[in-house]
Amino acid sequence: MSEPIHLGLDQGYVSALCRVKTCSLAGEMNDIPKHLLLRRELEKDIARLPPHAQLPTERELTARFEVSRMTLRQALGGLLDDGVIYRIGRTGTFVAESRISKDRSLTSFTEDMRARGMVPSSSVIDVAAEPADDTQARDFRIEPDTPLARIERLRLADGIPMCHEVVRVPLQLMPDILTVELTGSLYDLFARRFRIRVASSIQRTRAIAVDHPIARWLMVPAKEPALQVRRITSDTTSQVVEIATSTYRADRYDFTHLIRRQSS
Ligand code: 16G
Repeated sequence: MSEPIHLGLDQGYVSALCRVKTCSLAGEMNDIPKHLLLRRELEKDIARLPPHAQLPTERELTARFEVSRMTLRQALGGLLDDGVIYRIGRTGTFVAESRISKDRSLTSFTEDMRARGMVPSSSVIDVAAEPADDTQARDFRIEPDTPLARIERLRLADGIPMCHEVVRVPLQLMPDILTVELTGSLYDLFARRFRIRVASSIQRTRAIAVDHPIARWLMVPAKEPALQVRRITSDTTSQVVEIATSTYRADRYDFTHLIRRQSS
C-alpha cells in the first residue's frame, strides 16, 4: 500500500465539509437517520480527495458537523465496511483507492480501465498450446483434446496489478495467436486479426481466498479474499470463442447489477 498522504486539517476539504453541514444535515434529518446523511456528505467529499489522503480527526468532524461521536462512528463504520476509507491503527483514517465497479455490459479489461481514466497494461506470464480437457471441450462444444491456446496474463491499471487472468481460445479459430504480441487488448486482437466479435458471455463469480502464485502476482498476502470470475464468451455467430478465469483483487473491484422485480 502506498504511503498515506497527510492533508492539513485546515485545507479546502475541511471547509467543504463545514459548508456541507449547514446545507445538508439540516432539514432532512427528520426522515433519514443522521448517520446516513452524514455518510452521504462525507462520501461526496471523499470522492474529490486523492487516494490515501488523511481525513480530519473524529474530534474535528464531530465539532464541525455538530454530530455526536456515535453518529460519526456509524457513518465512518459504513464507509470502512464498504472499503471507501481505511484506518491505520491510531495514525488515522484515509481515503481508499477507488474500486472498479463492474456492471453487466460485456466489456474488456482495457475498456473498463480506460472508461475510468486509467491506463491499462498487461504482463504476459505464460502462453502455451494445450489439449482441451473434458470440461473445456464441453464448454467450447468441441471434441476433447482439441488444441487450445492458453494465455496467462497479469492485468494492471496505472501500473498497479488488478487482475490475474487465464484465457483459453480454440487454436482452430485463432491459429497463430500464440505467435503475436499479447500485451494489448485480446478482444481487439480477436476482432482485428481473426474477425471474431464477442457478443455475449455467461459469467460465474465466486469469492475465493487467493493463494500463491496468484497472490504474489496481485501483490496481496496469501489467503487474501479475491473475486474470481469465470467467463464463457460467444461471438456474434453464437460460437464459443473464449473461456477466461479472471481473479480480481477484492479491495479494488465490485460488481453492480441492475435487478428488476418480476411483475406477477
Ligand atoms: C475481461 C474479461 C476477459 C477478457 C478480457 C479481455 C471479465 C470477467 N473477463 O477481463 O474474459 O478476456 O476482459 O480484455 O470481464 P482485453 O481485451 O483488455 O484483453
